[in-house]
Amino acid sequence: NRVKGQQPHVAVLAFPFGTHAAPLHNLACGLASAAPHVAFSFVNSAKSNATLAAVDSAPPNLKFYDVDDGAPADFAFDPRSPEEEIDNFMRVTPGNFRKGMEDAVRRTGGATISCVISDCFLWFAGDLAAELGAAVPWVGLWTGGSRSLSVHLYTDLLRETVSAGEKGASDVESKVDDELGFLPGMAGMRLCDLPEGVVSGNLNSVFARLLHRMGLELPRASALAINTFEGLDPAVLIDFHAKFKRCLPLGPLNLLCPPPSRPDSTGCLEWLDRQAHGEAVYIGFGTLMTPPSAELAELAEGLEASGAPFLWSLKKKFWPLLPAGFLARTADRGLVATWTPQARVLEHPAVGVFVTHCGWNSVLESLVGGVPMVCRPFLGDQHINSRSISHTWKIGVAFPEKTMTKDEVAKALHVVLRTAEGKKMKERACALRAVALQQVQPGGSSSENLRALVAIISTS
Ligand code: U2F
Repeated sequence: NRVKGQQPHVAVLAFPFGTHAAPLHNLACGLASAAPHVAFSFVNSAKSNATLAAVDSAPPNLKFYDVDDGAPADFAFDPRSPEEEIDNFMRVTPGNFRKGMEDAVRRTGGATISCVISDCFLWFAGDLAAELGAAVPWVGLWTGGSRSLSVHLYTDLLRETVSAGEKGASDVESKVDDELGFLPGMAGMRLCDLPEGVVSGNLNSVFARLLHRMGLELPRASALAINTFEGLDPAVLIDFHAKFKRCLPLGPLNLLCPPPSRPDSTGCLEWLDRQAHGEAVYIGFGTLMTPPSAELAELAEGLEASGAPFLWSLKKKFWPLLPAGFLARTADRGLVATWTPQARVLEHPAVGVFVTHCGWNSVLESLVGGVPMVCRPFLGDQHINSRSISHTWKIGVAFPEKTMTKDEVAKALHVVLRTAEGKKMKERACALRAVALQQVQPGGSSSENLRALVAIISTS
């Protein structure tokens, strides 16, 4: 496709919701620094581009392009139905990305696109690459863990197995504890750990269809990049190495391609400096989730009952849902902040446990900090991540009824912070941390895989 001597030009296509664009952006910055002779065009919605911390300090060969997000002029985001925003966006794909790439070619002096890197959710990116030329590779980045991707690669098999000899998806309820050991590396995972829309729930929702299609298209990709590391889920990665043309674990991306350090605007790190080592609880549920109000109150009461110091990332609009007098009563040992520099918080020696929704970025940040977790998953991949944490890696606990109650919160914190089992969880988390650190060192597998990706984009 590329005229001999012309500058290689990589289009990087983002899925602009949740914490999807951030790891792709980290990767793009890392690649652009490693390959200064290549032009990179980051194609994303304007809203998402605006939130990427390092846009201003990105390498000079990485440029940003805004695409139509499909929102009607009078659209108002409703947190109760976040999928509306995604539906609007998906309706205008892939045309908006095609247009964004044309814009990028024009503004890069006519350098044709020689490689497409996309979030795996954008399953049509393989077709976009093929339209640009038979030799244009498509590289997909899976921003979650390997088990959660496996689920989508094997959706048809899961559906067949679940419904074999049964009446259909309605039977899933009676089999929630059935294990998925017939899939590589999935022993110990249960049907109830699967995301909604795979074998239960609405199999025809926009999201369920998107993920199913992605699972079918992805093996066509020239390479799968994934934000995990060798040694974390070995059997799943062995399967991926067989299934994909190239499988390139690049995690933890936060370490391999570190974003600029986030400022401590709410004073969390200073507060942690004043706490004893390994005793503080950190609570955070990512960018999309907040527990329902009754559960927030239970969590607060559980924290109070535990007696442990705590740092809680909670948007200000939810503070009024906390129990009356909670903030005043706990002021001497608790800090509730509207935002924290979470990755740095989890590396702080004072933090002994993380109460988390198990979003993949949070899980990796906790691993990097060597911090055991208390899991309260809500949706999507979070259930399978939670099961990996509590059952496979044994570096945390999950609530028996999934939701949080005062007593279960206090009990879970006690187990992790004050028992021999909690000490073992900490040791296992630190062992995984050591593996992660080793993989991103020069010569480590994540580091070598980044070099391999640089070679793919430089020579295409
Ligand atoms: C979606 O994840 P979320 O955005 O809900 O959650 P995470 O993957 O855990 O990412 C949250 C990020 O926001 C940061 C935090 C993580 O990098 O460090 N952050 C922060 O710096 N300070 C704060 O006060 C609060 C958050 C989805 F919901 C998950 O199920 C997926 O696993 C995930 C990745 O695909 O995307």
